[in-house]
Amino acid sequence: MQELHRDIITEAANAFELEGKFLGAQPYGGGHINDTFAVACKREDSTIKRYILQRVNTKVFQNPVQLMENIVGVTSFIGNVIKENGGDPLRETLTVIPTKDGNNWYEDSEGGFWRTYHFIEDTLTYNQVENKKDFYNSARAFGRFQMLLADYPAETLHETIAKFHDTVDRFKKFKEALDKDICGRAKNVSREIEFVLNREEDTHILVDLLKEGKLPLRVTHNDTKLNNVLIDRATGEGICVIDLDTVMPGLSLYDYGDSIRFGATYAAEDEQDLSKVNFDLELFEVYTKGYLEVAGEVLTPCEIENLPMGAKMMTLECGIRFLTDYLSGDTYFRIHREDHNLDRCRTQFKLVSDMEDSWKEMEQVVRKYSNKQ
Ligand code: ADP
Ligand code: GN1
Ligand code: MG
Repeated sequence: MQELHRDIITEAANAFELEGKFLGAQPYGGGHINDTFAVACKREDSTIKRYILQRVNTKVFQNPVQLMENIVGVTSFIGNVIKENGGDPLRETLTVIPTKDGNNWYEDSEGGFWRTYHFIEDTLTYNQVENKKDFYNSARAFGRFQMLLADYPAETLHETIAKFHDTVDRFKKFKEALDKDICGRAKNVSREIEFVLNREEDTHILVDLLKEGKLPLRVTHNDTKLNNVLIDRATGEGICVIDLDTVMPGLSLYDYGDSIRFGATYAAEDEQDLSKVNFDLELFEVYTKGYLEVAGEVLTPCEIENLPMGAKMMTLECGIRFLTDYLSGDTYFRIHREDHNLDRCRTQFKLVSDMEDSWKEMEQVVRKYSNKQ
C-alpha cells in the first residue's frame, strides 16, 4: 500500500458527489485494516455535512470492485426492508455515496481504492466494552442484521477473502509461518506456539459440522466487533451495523462468536496486563440473551447448541491470526507498537483458556435463553 498524504486524500474526497465545499479530512476510528477519514463539507447555508471516506486495503481485499458490489447489494437490500418497516435507511444502514461520474468507488492517481459513505451522526462506537447495556444492544443489532439478510440471495455474493473463517486453513497458515520463522521470533513465543499446537483438533469442529451439512450456510457479517455497530447517542440502541467488507456466506456462529471474543471481557483486545483480561460470564450472558431474543427463532438447534463453540473457535482463530502475523513480520494487522500482535494474541489465548474453564456455565447460559432444547 502507498503511504497516504494530504494531496491524495483531498483528490479522493473531491472525486465523490459531496454536498457543499470540502473543508478537510481527519483520520477516524480504530480499525486494523482500512484507512478511515471523517470528511467535513460546508453547505451553502453554512451547516456542516460529514462523510466517511475510506481507502480500502487492497492487499487484504484483492478484488475491491467485487467487494463494493457486495456492499451496494447488501445495503440496498437492507435499506428496502427498513423502508418497508417504516424505518430510516439513512440511519439504519450504510449509504454508499457515488463519485461525480456515477461509480461507487474511486481509484486515485496512485492506484489507491476509495469509497465514501454518508456519515451517520449522533452515534457512538466503543473500542472496548464499558457496560452490559451497550453489549446487549450490540447483540440485538447483530441479531437483527442476521434476520434482515435471511432472504438475501447468498449465491450473488462474492467471497471477498477466501477461507476467511476456515480455522483449519488458519492453522495450516500458522504452521507455514512457524516453519519459515522469517523474523526469528518463534523462540520468544514457545508457550503461545504450544497453545495452538495443543488445539489442532478443535480447529476442525465447526468446519466438519459445515461439511457434513449439520450447520447451515447463511449470509453473515464475519467481523462483528463491538466497534462495528453504531450506537444511537440518545437511545443507546445499536442502530446500524457497519464495516461490511467481509459480508459473505458463512456460519451464524462466526458472527455470534466474534462478538463474544471481542466483547465478553472488560479488557482491550491489546491489553498487556493479562491479569485484567478475563472472560466475563455476565457479559456472555447479556450478549447471548440479546442475540437469541432477536435471531433465536431462525437458528437451528445445532447452531444454538454450538454457540459456546463458536465463541471459543473465533477467539482461538483470531489469536492464531495475530500470532501468525507476529511470526510473519506484522504484514497484515496494523500495529502501533513493537510486539503489538503478540500482545493481541496473548489476550485471545487467555480468553480461550477462561472459556475452557467456564464451559459448563456457558452451556447453561445458552440453554437458559434457548427455547429449542
Ligand atoms: P475498519 O474496517 O478499518 O474497521 P470501519 O468501516 O469499521 O473500518 O470504520 C472505522 C470506524 O469509523 C468505525 O468504528 C466507526 O466509528 C466509524 N464509522 C464508519 N462508518 C461510519 C458511518 N457511516 N457513520 C459514522 N461513523 C462511521
Ligand atoms: C480486523 O477491520 P477490523 O479492524 O474491523 C479483521 C478481523 C479481526 C479484527 C481483530 C478483514 O477487523 O477479521 O477479527 O481485525 N478484519 C479483516 O480485531 O481481516
Ligand atoms: Mg471496523
